[in-house]
Amino acid sequence: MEGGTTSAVSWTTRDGQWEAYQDGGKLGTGDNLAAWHPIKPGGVIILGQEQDVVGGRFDAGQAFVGELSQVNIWDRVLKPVEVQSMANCSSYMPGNVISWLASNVEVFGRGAFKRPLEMCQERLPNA
Ligand SMILES: [Ca+2]
Repeated sequence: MEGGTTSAVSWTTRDGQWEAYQDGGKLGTGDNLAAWHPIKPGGVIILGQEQDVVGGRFDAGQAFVGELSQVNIWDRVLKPVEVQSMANCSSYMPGNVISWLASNVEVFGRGAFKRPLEMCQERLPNA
C-alpha cells in the first residue's frame, strides 16, 4: 500500500493487558482495559462507522474517511516478532477469527467501494 500504515492492537482478558503497534514498532502498552470481560459470540464486526445500536443507526458524519485493508483478528496475542514480520511484509498470517478476504467484505454507503489492493505483493514469496 503506497504511503500506508500498518497498525496492530493486542488485548487479553487477563488483566486487560494491551499493546499497540504502528508499522511493526510498539507504540504503547497498558493493562486493566476491560479486564476479565469475555467477548460474547454472535456479534457483528463494523469497520469505519460508529454505530448507535448493534449493527445499526449509522450516521454518515461519524464515518471513517480513508482506506482499510488486511483487517484480521486472531484469538491469541501475537508475538512482537510476528507483528513486525507482517508489517515489513516478510510474512502474512490470516486471522483465525476474522480473515480479510474480499469476498467476506460488504461495503455500504455512498462513496464506499471495494477495489483490488494487494499489500506486500512483491515481497511475499507466495502472494
Ligand atoms: Ca452515533
